Amino acid sequence: MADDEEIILSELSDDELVLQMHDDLYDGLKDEIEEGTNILLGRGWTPYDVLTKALVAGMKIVGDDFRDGILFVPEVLLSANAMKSGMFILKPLLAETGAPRMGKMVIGTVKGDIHDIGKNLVAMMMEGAGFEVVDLGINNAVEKYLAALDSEKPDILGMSALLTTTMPYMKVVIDTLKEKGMREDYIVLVGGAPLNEEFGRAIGADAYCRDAAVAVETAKTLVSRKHNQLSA
Ligand code: B1M
Repeated sequence: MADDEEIILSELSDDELVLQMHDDLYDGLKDEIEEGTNILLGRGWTPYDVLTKALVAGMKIVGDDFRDGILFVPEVLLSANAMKSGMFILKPLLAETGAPRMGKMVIGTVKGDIHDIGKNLVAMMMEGAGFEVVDLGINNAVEKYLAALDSEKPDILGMSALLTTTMPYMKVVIDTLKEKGMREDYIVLVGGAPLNEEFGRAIGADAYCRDAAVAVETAKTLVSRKHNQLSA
């Protein structure tokens, strides 16, 4: 297709549209991402497939080029905003699964870290799986987590970190829970691109979650194990 030829998203096949959405996400085109999201939903795609195949896969390309110095912060911010506009459309649909109430989670990105796309995705998927989610947003100091645990009384504390410089803060939070004798009251799940299982174990989390789907499965398993222990 010639460069100056206008692309009509609705005229593209599913595969072409998904590739075009990857390009539009890369270029930070919010309106096009909203339109593409709505078109795929209108064609009967599940919200989960739109999320993973069109949005998350597109963000992966942005992430790789950011890492390689091809894209810079202002461009990535535009991509992130475009991604969020698609997620905004999907959020109520993912939460609408009618799944039975599974438990409650407080989640937030740790102090010093403003990355929230992955954390938002986890929150959306958890809601879709029947969990009540209290989202503390970004840049959370330990006091903020403690206050939320106290007021919300969740089953799970979830923490997200995307920077190698902020991931150690998760240990600060877990150590504080231990000092206060509260650690065993909560299932602590951690996630974020630079983490791994070994790190999760080393800081004393119950589990490291590679992605949002793993977070949901891990949460379900650990919450039902906890409830079984309590009722035994
Ligand atoms: Co940032 N950034 N960034 N950034 N950024 C990274 C993380 C980086 C890896 C890019 C790179 O390759 N260089 C790099 C970190 C390097 C490192 O520490 N080793 C980096 C850097 C360096 C920075 C700045 C320092 C850049 C600068 O200013 N020079 C700066 C830091 C700001 C700060 O936080 N203090 C910065 C800023 C930004 C933007 C603001 C531009 C923007 C964030 C916008 C926003 O979030 N609202 C941004 C973005 C978008 C990225 C990348 C490109 C994409 C992150 C993302 O949204 N991925 C990222 C590159 C990368 O990760 N490859 C990068 C998509 C998302 C769906 O995946 O977040 O991994 P992810 O979440 C997954 C899983 O990790 C997991 O499930 C999610 C869904 O499947 N998960 C959890 C995440 N949290 C979980 C919590 C759980 C469970 C699972 O709890 C139970």
